Amino acid sequence: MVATDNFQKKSEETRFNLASYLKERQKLCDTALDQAIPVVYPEKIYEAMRYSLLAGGKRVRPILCLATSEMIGGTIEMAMPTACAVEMIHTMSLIHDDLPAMDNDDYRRGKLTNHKVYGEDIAILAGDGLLALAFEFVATQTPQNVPRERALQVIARLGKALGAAGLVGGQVVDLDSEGKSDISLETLNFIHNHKTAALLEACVVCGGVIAGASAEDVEKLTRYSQNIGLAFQIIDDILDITSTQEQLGKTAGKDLKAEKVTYPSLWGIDESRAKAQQLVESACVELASFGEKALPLQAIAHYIVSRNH
Ligand code: GRG
Repeated sequence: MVATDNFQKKSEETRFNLASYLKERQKLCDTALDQAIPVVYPEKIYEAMRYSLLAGGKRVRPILCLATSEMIGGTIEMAMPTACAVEMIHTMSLIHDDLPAMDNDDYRRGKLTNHKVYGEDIAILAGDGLLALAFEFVATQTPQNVPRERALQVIARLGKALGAAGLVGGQVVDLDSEGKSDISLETLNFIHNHKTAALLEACVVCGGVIAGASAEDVEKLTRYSQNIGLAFQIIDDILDITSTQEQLGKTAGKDLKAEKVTYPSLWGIDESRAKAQQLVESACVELASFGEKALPLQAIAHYIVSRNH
């Protein structure tokens, strides 16, 4: 934790207050997401989409997207449609992940899961509706002063991060691994690089692309986000063991109960935490050339390992 403490000191010196930064950005994202989906006929589907989207997640993904746009010299306004899109995609993946055919969970974000409230049929369609809207949103809502080529690149990158080469592929290998105790570290890394890190990478890189990041910047952003992506999952695995259902807003202790191979089951909790910390340090080094402009992204990386939910 020494490196995190040092970072805290640096933030205090530069008067960067992560807690108020996150609170302000969460509010901006919540407002934009609320406005993105008006309820019209057939009301049921819009209500189901809004139910999960506005259920109060941490908004880490859209905040990463906005922070990257600003670090590269863009604005919040330019990146907000992409930020909303990544949260729509993330939420749809949670709705589908919670379905009885997948993880079969009753609680998410402190509330009953979508299918528990609306039924499986509507929950599947709510996920589909969010997924489709995400792409439409980037294409139609990205401000006209952003070159169309950038929006097109975002759409292509998001599609790749979600499909069989990303989230979907990771989920398939995760489902295949269920009930197996001999999962290798290589397979575990494959699952989480695809299921979790690919979308986090897309959030960061797409925020940069919208702001006109150079090829060299995109490489740095890619390495930063791959590192925080894996760190995010390691901490997620640890929290499943150490946190309560109230803290997590979802069922705790599921991995242990299912005897699932996780980072803490392979390395133990302390070593897992140390590896996550190392990944965050490596991530922050990638942004050194951006100087103080990188503070928000570096602070978010540290938050990822110090969070308790
Ligand atoms: C994307 C087309 C498409 C299909 C989805 C179901 C599925 C395929 C993939 C599963 C992806 C998944 C649920 C990964 C887990 C990622 C993760 C660590 C989620 C927790 O994120 P937090 O802690 O949650 O940011 P909040 O609620 O705060 O947003």
